[in-house]
Amino acid sequence: MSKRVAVIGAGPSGLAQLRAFQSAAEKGAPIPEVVCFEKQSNWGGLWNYSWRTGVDEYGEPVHGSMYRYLWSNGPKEGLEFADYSFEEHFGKQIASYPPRGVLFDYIEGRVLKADVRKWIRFSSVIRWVSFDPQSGLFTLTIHDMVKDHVYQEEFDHVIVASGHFWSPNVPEYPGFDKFHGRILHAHDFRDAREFAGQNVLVVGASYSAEDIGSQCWKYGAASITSCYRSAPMGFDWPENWEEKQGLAHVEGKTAYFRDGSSKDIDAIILCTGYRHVFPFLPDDLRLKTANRLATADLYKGVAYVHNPKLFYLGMQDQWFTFNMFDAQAWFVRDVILGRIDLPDDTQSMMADVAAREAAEEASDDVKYAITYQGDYIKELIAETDYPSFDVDGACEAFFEWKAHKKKDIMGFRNNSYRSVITGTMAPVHHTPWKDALDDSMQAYLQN
Ligand code: FAD
Ligand code: NA7
Repeated sequence: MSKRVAVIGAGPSGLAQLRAFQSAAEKGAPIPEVVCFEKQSNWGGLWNYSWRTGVDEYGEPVHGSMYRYLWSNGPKEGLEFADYSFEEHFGKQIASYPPRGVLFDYIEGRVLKADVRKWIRFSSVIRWVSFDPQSGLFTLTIHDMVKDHVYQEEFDHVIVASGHFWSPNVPEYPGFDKFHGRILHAHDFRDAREFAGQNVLVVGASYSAEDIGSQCWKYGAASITSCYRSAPMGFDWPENWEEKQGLAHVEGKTAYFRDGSSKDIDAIILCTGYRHVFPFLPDDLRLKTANRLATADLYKGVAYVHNPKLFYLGMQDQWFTFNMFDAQAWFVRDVILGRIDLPDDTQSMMADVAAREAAEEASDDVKYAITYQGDYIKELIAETDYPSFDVDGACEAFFEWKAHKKKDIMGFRNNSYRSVITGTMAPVHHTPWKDALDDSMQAYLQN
């Protein structure tokens, strides 16, 4: 097979794509030449922790948004690879909310076993992608940062797996320019100990606000104030955590809220989400979508309807992560291998997108949304040889997780769930999350 396929990014999505092709090759199928370009010097995407903020050693925007002491914010039973269980990797079942380093090790284990590192060119930033309708080929402009050398190569297909939680959405509120303290976005948050003893204001009401506020609380902040634009998180917060209406303005060290109340604060952390940004793509190839379950312009959530030789992985808002990226990667692989046909007209593909959007919008119930994404995974894996697994069981783990959070937001990570891959129950972790200050793999695996 003489085709060439470019994968942009070696995070969980890009690595899923490499594993998908490798698994076909392992079964004797001819596969195209696959080249993965990764701007960082190692794989793992967001799970590859960096202490850096701002720009990296080459002056490129830092990709990493993860921070020290981050533990999985959902149960691992909802993301387990169907072809590589936690038990296979660690030699035993482990507790349900692993810290970042433990999940990095798990992600890495599968691709080390698959021996696909040789397909990746590290420290290689994709600068531009163009498409020539005459030849039907994409030209990629690549910057090798180590050699400081820019070159071009042609490919039949491009798979964009560059992530969408790295370019921060940074609003400004009146008075920010004169605030007597530090203002940062969640993307630049690294170590909660920095805020010990401080009164911290967290802006936003989603996962980052909840988890960064919780980290600061755990590592000794004097108080947390969180404020929402649309709706409160509504958990039963500890007594030094107050949830308020939206921020109106700040004056000196005082934050004023929409309800007229105020609070003296030392630092402001903007947990205001991220933007889908693809600086290497021209208008006609660039995905423009909100952070939602049914992305715009992607047939089956992966094939770009305006040029279906181009694919995107992991661009949805995420309940499911690693196993959803797998389902997508196996599907994309089979389209490229000619095992799955795409509709031959844009209209049919757009109809698929519209149907997904309408189905997502049919309800704003959380269980509905989780089930919706679970059904999407089922739909994709039914079309490939990705090992089928109990997706409904994984949804159940998410439902339980939601209930556990409602019951005890600082204690939900002390619960455990059953693996839908091996059927084994996870052990209860040896130390309650709020008391476990050491997040090393060695400490976590001591069960
Ligand atoms: P990423 O992990 O972002 O990887 C993209 C890769 O593309 C990176 O390695 C990047 O360097 C590379 N890249 C980008 N641009 C270029 C370029 N121009 N050229 C070359 N390479 C490029 N999910 C969970 O399941 N559980 C969690 O607990 C969890 N916690 C999270 C916490 C935070 C703070 C954030 C931001 C996300 C979290 N997520 C979590 C969701 C996360 O999005 C996924 O787990 C996963 O990392 C997405 O994988 P990805 O490969 O799509 O993107
Ligand atoms: P999300 O889930 O996209 O949430 C962004 C939050 O920021 C959400 O509550 C927004 O409120 C809020 N927001 C956005 N803009 C503003 C402004 N201008 N003012 C106030 N509040 C604002 O991003 P997260 O970072 O929490 O999570 C992303 C991923 O990281 C996720 O997958 C996790 O696993 C970790 P809204 O509800 O829109 O009014």
